[in-house]
Amino acid sequence: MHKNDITLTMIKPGAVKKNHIGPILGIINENGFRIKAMKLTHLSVDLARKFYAIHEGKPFFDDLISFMSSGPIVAAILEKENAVTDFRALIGATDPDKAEEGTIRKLFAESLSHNAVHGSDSNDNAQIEASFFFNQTEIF
Ligand code: RTP
Ligand code: MG
Repeated sequence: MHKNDITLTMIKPGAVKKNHIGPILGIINENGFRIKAMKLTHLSVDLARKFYAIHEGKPFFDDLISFMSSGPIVAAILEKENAVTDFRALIGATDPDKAEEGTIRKLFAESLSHNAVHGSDSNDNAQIEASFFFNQTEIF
Protein backbone atom coordinates (compact mmCIF):
# COMPACT_ATOMS: atom_id res chain seq x y z
CA MET A 1 0.00 0.00 0.00
CA HIS A 2 1.25 3.48 -0.86
CA LYS A 3 2.38 5.66 2.02
CA ASN A 4 -0.28 8.17 1.03
CA ASP A 5 -3.03 5.73 1.92
CA ILE A 6 -3.27 6.90 5.52
CA THR A 7 -5.40 9.40 7.39
CA LEU A 8 -5.22 10.80 10.90
CA THR A 9 -8.30 10.73 13.09
CA MET A 10 -9.08 12.09 16.51
CA ILE A 11 -12.03 10.94 18.59
CA LYS A 12 -12.84 14.31 20.14
CA PRO A 13 -13.31 15.01 23.90
CA GLY A 14 -17.14 14.86 23.82
CA ALA A 15 -17.22 11.39 22.25
CA VAL A 16 -14.52 10.12 24.64
CA LYS A 17 -16.49 11.44 27.65
CA LYS A 18 -19.64 9.70 26.41
CA ASN A 19 -17.82 6.33 26.12
CA HIS A 20 -18.14 6.24 22.33
CA ILE A 21 -14.52 5.15 21.72
CA GLY A 22 -15.44 1.47 21.30
CA PRO A 23 -18.40 1.90 18.94
CA ILE A 24 -16.50 4.44 16.79
CA LEU A 25 -13.43 2.17 16.50
CA GLY A 26 -15.79 -0.70 15.63
CA ILE A 27 -17.28 1.26 12.71
CA ILE A 28 -13.78 2.26 11.58
CA ASN A 29 -12.63 -1.39 11.50
CA GLU A 30 -15.87 -2.64 9.90
CA ASN A 31 -15.31 -0.19 7.06
CA GLY A 32 -11.90 -1.58 6.17
CA PHE A 33 -9.54 0.80 7.93
CA ARG A 34 -6.54 -0.75 9.68
CA ILE A 35 -5.20 0.96 12.81
CA LYS A 36 -1.47 1.66 12.34
CA ALA A 37 -1.01 3.74 15.52
CA MET A 38 -3.27 4.81 18.38
CA LYS A 39 -3.12 6.63 21.73
CA LEU A 40 -5.32 8.19 24.38
CA THR A 41 -3.83 11.61 24.95
CA HIS A 42 -4.67 15.21 25.80
CA LEU A 43 -4.18 18.34 23.71
CA SER A 44 -3.03 21.27 25.83
CA VAL A 45 -4.30 24.67 24.68
CA ASP A 46 -0.91 25.27 23.02
CA LEU A 47 -0.98 21.94 21.16
CA ALA A 48 -4.60 22.42 20.07
CA ARG A 49 -3.72 25.89 18.70
CA LYS A 50 -0.81 24.31 16.83
CA PHE A 51 -2.91 21.46 15.41
CA TYR A 52 -5.64 23.83 14.20
CA ALA A 53 -3.34 26.76 13.27
CA ILE A 54 -4.99 26.91 9.81
CA HIS A 55 -8.22 28.10 11.50
CA GLU A 56 -6.60 30.88 13.57
CA GLY A 57 -8.58 34.12 13.27
CA LYS A 58 -11.85 32.42 12.31
CA PRO A 59 -14.89 33.17 14.49
CA PHE A 60 -15.10 29.62 15.84
CA PHE A 61 -11.36 29.30 16.65
CA ASP A 62 -11.49 30.05 20.40
CA ASP A 63 -14.41 27.67 20.97
CA LEU A 64 -12.68 24.99 18.90
CA ILE A 65 -9.48 25.28 20.97
CA SER A 66 -11.27 25.26 24.32
CA PHE A 67 -13.35 22.23 23.30
CA MET A 68 -10.43 20.26 21.84
CA SER A 69 -8.36 20.84 25.01
CA SER A 70 -11.27 20.10 27.39
CA GLY A 71 -10.44 16.42 27.94
CA PRO A 72 -8.67 13.38 26.55
CA ILE A 73 -8.87 12.43 22.89
CA VAL A 74 -7.99 9.28 20.96
CA ALA A 75 -5.55 9.93 18.11
CA ALA A 76 -5.04 7.22 15.50
CA ILE A 77 -3.43 6.65 12.12
CA LEU A 78 -5.72 4.67 9.80
CA GLU A 79 -4.65 2.82 6.65
CA LYS A 80 -6.81 1.99 3.64
CA GLU A 81 -6.77 2.67 -0.08
CA ASN A 82 -8.04 6.25 -0.54
CA ALA A 83 -7.97 6.66 3.24
CA VAL A 84 -8.46 10.45 3.33
CA THR A 85 -11.43 10.54 0.96
CA ASP A 86 -13.07 7.36 2.22
CA PHE A 87 -12.71 8.36 5.87
CA ARG A 88 -14.24 11.78 5.26
CA ALA A 89 -17.17 10.00 3.60
CA LEU A 90 -17.47 7.68 6.60
CA ILE A 91 -17.51 10.54 9.15
CA GLY A 92 -19.95 12.70 7.18
CA ALA A 93 -20.41 16.46 6.95
CA THR A 94 -18.82 18.80 9.53
CA ASP A 95 -22.31 19.81 10.67
CA PRO A 96 -24.07 16.65 11.92
CA ASP A 97 -27.44 18.09 10.81
CA LYS A 98 -26.10 17.83 7.24
CA ALA A 99 -24.35 14.47 7.68
CA GLU A 100 -25.70 11.41 5.87
CA GLU A 101 -27.51 8.67 7.79
CA GLY A 102 -25.12 6.04 9.11
CA THR A 103 -22.07 8.34 9.18
CA ILE A 104 -20.05 8.60 12.39
CA ARG A 105 -20.99 12.26 12.89
CA LYS A 106 -24.68 11.54 12.26
CA LEU A 107 -24.51 8.79 14.90
CA PHE A 108 -22.30 10.44 17.54
CA ALA A 109 -21.92 14.21 17.02
CA GLU A 110 -23.68 16.53 19.47
CA SER A 111 -23.37 19.70 17.35
CA LEU A 112 -21.27 21.46 14.70
CA SER A 113 -18.56 22.32 17.23
CA HIS A 114 -18.82 19.04 19.19
CA ASN A 115 -18.78 16.78 16.16
CA ALA A 116 -17.26 13.56 17.55
CA VAL A 117 -14.33 12.99 15.20
CA HIS A 118 -11.65 14.60 13.07
CA GLY A 119 -10.38 13.34 9.72
CA SER A 120 -7.45 14.73 7.71
CA ASP A 121 -8.49 16.77 4.66
CA SER A 122 -5.59 15.91 2.29
CA ASN A 123 -2.78 13.38 1.90
CA ASP A 124 -0.19 16.04 2.78
CA ASN A 125 -2.06 17.00 5.95
CA ALA A 126 -2.48 13.31 6.88
CA GLN A 127 1.34 12.96 6.89
CA ILE A 128 1.81 16.19 8.88
CA GLU A 129 -0.90 15.24 11.41
CA ALA A 130 0.43 11.67 11.79
CA SER A 131 3.86 13.10 12.69
CA PHE A 132 2.22 15.55 15.09
CA PHE A 133 1.08 12.65 17.32
CA PHE A 134 3.37 9.70 16.59
CA ASN A 135 7.06 8.92 16.13
CA GLN A 136 8.32 6.10 13.92
CA THR A 137 8.53 3.56 16.78
CA GLU A 138 4.79 4.01 17.44
CA ILE A 139 3.59 3.31 13.86
CA PHE A 140 2.95 -0.30 12.74
P1 RTP B 1 -12.11 18.42 11.32
O1 RTP B 1 -10.95 19.27 10.85
O2 RTP B 1 -12.32 18.47 12.81
O3 RTP B 1 -12.03 17.02 10.80
O4 RTP B 1 -13.47 19.01 10.70
P2 RTP B 1 -13.74 19.48 9.22
O5 RTP B 1 -12.52 19.31 8.35
O6 RTP B 1 -14.99 18.79 8.78
O7 RTP B 1 -14.05 21.00 9.44
P3 RTP B 1 -13.04 22.25 9.49
O8 RTP B 1 -13.54 23.27 8.54
O9 RTP B 1 -11.62 21.79 9.36
O10 RTP B 1 -13.28 22.80 10.96
C1 RTP B 1 -12.61 22.25 12.07
C2 RTP B 1 -13.57 22.10 13.20
O11 RTP B 1 -13.97 23.39 13.67
C3 RTP B 1 -15.31 23.34 14.11
N1 RTP B 1 -16.10 24.28 13.37
N2 RTP B 1 -16.98 25.06 13.94
N3 RTP B 1 -18.96 27.00 14.44
C4 RTP B 1 -18.52 26.82 13.21
O12 RTP B 1 -18.93 27.46 12.29
C5 RTP B 1 -17.50 25.81 12.98
N4 RTP B 1 -16.96 25.51 11.82
C6 RTP B 1 -16.07 24.54 12.07
C7 RTP B 1 -15.85 21.95 13.86
O13 RTP B 1 -15.77 21.23 15.08
C8 RTP B 1 -14.88 21.39 12.85
O14 RTP B 1 -14.80 20.00 12.95
MG1 MG C 1 -10.64 20.04 8.93
